Amino acid sequence: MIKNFFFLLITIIFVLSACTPSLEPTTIPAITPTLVPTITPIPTEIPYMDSDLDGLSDEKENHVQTNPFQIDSDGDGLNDYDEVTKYYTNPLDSDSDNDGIQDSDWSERREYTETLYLKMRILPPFNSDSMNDHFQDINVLDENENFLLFELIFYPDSYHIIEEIPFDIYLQLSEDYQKFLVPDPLMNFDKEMSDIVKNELNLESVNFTSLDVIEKMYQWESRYVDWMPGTKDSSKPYPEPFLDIEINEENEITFPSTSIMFSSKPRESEYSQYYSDELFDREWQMDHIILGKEMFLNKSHGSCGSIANFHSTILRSVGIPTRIIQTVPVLNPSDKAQIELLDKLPPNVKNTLHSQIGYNHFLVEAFVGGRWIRVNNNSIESNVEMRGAFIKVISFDSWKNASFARSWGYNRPYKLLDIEYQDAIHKSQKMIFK
Ligand SMILES: [Ca+2]
Ligand SMILES: [Ca+2]
Ligand SMILES: [Ca+2]
Ligand SMILES: [Ca+2]
Repeated sequence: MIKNFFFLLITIIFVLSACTPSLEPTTIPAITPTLVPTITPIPTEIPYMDSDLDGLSDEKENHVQTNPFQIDSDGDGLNDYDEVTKYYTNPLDSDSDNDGIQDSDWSERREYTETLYLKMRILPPFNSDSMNDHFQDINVLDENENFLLFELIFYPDSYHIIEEIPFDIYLQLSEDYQKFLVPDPLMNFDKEMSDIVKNELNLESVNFTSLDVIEKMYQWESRYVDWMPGTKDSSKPYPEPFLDIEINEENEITFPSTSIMFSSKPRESEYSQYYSDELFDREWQMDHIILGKEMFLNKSHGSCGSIANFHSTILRSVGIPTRIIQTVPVLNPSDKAQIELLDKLPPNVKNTLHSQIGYNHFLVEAFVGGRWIRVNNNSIESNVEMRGAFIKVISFDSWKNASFARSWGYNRPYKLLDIEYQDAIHKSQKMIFK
């Protein structure tokens, strides 16, 4: 909790800000993350064997006749798991269609499932390493601190096999996961919260898998938690505050984009309805839609960035590694030139994309069964939703490592330059587990 003194101070600052256009960044005093001393893995008795840790159990590998001790049975550069669940190529044949080109070739990978090719330019924050994931592959054309230009193949039919395995089995392999388990200034859980979460979610004394914990979190949330707009006055919803936040070296939480917004005339008119006293009630926002622990205790959260932080804070507090991701739609719908690019697509694809091009989306990935699984607003989904093409542009362990305020702040810092749809050329092999 922030001390009363700071409440008073901030209130005065905000009252002053509301009287005159705020051209200075607002700053919330530092909240120092404290390491939770011991994270007790939630034990499970469920037997499971995945000898090569590739995500396919020995039992499944025996079923499809891949080598349970080798992640890439046919040596073509694509692991067995991806061939089975993402590319639908043959995991036992390095050249599934016998044309002399290996399955792992950039274009060859697209031939057994429908795909979307995109060429895009995005502004920071981005992390090109995180953009090769289970739903997309990228080819970087140009990258510097100001922008990323890339080609991307999106795989809408990719899915995850989520195994109910002890969640700490993979954590024992690497200390790299520690950073996905600790608090940060916004995911501010502590030992007290950890104990309350275990109690509220009834996690004591029984063996649960990570999936069980996530399911229990959803159930608890649906019963007790209120969705809040960004202000106390629900008639004045405020846009996603997580696009405003920066965290400095001293762990102070700042909102620099208020000054950026006010300096931009078009933006000012577009969002002027939100410029009210409530806009600056950061104290209320911190307690109800921004800080993870306070949201948990007050049983409230806001829109997607808030929900992502809420879920991430809860899951980390009981020892499940999480990271936050930001996805963007395939195009900026306010740019006519980008909209017109969709005319190149088959009508059904165009309509699907049209239904979700209006928004970007924050969500959480939890490390479950050796995989980063997307934990969306209210369900575990292999993809984001609606089979839509939500493009992951960054994943991060701490909000300190992803500042959206400078280039986002109510802009749409992504631009579609080209798009092309391709249906599967060969008969799909996706019958294996689906
Ligand atoms: Ca395996
Ligand atoms: Ca392979
Ligand atoms: Ca193959
Ligand atoms: Ca081939």
